[in-house]
Amino acid sequence: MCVRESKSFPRIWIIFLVLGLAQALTQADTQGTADRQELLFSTAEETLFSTDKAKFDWPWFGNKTTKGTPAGLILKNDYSQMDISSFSDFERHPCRRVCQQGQTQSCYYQLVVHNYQRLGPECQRCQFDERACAAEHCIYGDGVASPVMAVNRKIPGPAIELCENDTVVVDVLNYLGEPTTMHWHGLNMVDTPQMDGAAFVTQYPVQPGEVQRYEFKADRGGSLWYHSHMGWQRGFGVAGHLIIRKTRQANQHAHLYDYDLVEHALMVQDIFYDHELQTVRNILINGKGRNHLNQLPDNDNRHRYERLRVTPGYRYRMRVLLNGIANCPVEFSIEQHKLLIISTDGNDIEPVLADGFFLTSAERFDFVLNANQLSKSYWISVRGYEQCDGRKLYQGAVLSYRGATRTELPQGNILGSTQSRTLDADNLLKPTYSSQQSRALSAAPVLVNDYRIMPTIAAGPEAFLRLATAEKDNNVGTVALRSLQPVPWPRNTRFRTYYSSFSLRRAPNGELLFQIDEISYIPPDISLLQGRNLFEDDGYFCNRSSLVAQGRNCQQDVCECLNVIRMPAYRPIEMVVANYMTNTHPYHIHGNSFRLVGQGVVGNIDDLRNIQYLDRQGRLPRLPDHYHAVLKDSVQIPGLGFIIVRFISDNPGFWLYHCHVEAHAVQGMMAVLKIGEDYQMKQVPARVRC
Ligand SMILES: [Cu+2]
Repeated sequence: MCVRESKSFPRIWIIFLVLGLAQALTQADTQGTADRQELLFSTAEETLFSTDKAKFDWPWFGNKTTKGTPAGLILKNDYSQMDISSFSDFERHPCRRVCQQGQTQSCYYQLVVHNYQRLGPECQRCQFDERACAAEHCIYGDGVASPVMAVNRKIPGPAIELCENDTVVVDVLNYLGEPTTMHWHGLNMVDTPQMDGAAFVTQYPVQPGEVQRYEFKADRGGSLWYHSHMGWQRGFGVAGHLIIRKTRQANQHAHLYDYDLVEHALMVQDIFYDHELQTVRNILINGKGRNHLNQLPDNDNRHRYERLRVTPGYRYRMRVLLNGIANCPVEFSIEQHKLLIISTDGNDIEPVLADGFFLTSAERFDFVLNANQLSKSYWISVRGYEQCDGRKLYQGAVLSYRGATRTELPQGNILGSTQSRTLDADNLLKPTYSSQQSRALSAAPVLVNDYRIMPTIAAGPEAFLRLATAEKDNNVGTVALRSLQPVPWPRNTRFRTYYSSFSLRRAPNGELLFQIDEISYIPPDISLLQGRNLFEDDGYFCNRSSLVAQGRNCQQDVCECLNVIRMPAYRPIEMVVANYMTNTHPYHIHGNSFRLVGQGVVGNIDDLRNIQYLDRQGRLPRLPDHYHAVLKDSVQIPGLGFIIVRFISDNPGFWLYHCHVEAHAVQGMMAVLKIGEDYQMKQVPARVRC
């Protein structure tokens, strides 16, 4: 498929060619490949393997997701000279509109992915004048200079705003010195599986100096996002909001708010300095935030915070997503405000009035904020846990009421009131609840999706279901959220159950192996969807069953291969996924949203046979069918715990299944679901690139 002409395309294409050619001529690749390095991320892992601190070379072509790609060009870094007239933040894009029935559009975008600088030369005025930051394309970050990767000179990349059923055409121009792809997280790509953006699964990577056109239908509403699916790129900034709105008639929550503004969409992200990928240094909100290295108080006006403006008396829909790279779940709240939570992962839920919510990587929550407090500024606070807890990382943004001074910062500390309540919650130990702890819980504020407090099977199935459902006034676990839509299968449907595991182990050579089903993923050389007729599955794939059949014992051997789990198409599928580690992992599958019907803590697990045994004994309870189990695309698997998800496999294809902590995914915590047979999959162009 080749690039279709569009009005604005030829000009940028010429610039692009000239730039690429000049760079190719003048700068040869100077970066070698790095051997696979070890990553030491969660506190648990640090305890286990505290002696090996590795520093990454960059670009890091030794990692698994870029296997088979050529060494990168080093592209020009001086983007202050770049012609940005074709770049856009899409503020005046014709597809940004009030959605009306029967008025779908075709929407064209250009996303230029390029190297950039945090606190680069564009930031001179921003350091003295908050209002200059956006206008000058300054990526201020936390005021610490560092190389980053941006989209159209922005981090987060420009938000794409559409209406449901619009046709989307996006040209991704790769100005990086390494291959890239773009994933449209939350869209299942039913008609266009080749547009999913999974390297060597649904497409070949877009090489430096290439452009790829992504074309698909925005066939669902919600808070979605786009992000690079290569290596660490989204950690360096290649990510943005993809907001698909519904018509008022189709939006069941329309009556709950007055405004739904893109400036109220927040991307929370953990960041590194330079290329030291083993240490999380800060959390930013929309690319900004306080610097933890200096000793300035939170409300010193030399910090740069994201500022959300509201007018008293109105209700605002706000959207938050966590573009998490490390194992750094966050707690989100707003000083002196309740949050009416109405959607998760772009799927509407029965509203829950809460004091705050937790996010693990890739999760999203939408909430309504009622601007009913005094006209001043309030802290929006984010507190990091797990790997972000060691450095006590937190961040703020400012909720600024009309009437407050334009640059006023709130009084007090960012964490302020949240500190006392999170300390309370810290005392709630997994995996069992004493009656005393239950009382503490009942006095606690309402927190949604708190990964630390999970139903535990030690308390029995009845207690599990009680915690999952009835006792949701204080601690609303993910599994307790209720979709607005009933589950799409009849009562008493028989599901085909797949057991799977997330684990970490050390190979005899000292290498750390992040694994799914005790297999570290090795990506293929042939893109699976495009090249499916070129190989015999049995010779090319591995999986838990095939390795057992070969007499391999992956608890002893090192199993590294192309892990493809086969599932029949058009069947009710259930996955029970166990986490052998003490830290959480965000589970994500492409091509399918799922209902979360079970989630809890088991205690020590290191063998799927134990999970299967517990399940046979009825100790892994599922929500009943009459419960409208929440629909999600990313969900946390608790430490030493499990999730149970269900979906109808009505989207045949090759779909990635992986942990959404980038550090884990690039180290092998990935697999592929092959849903259906080759003949059931959509015909796609043999090679989708120009
Ligand atoms: Cu993980």
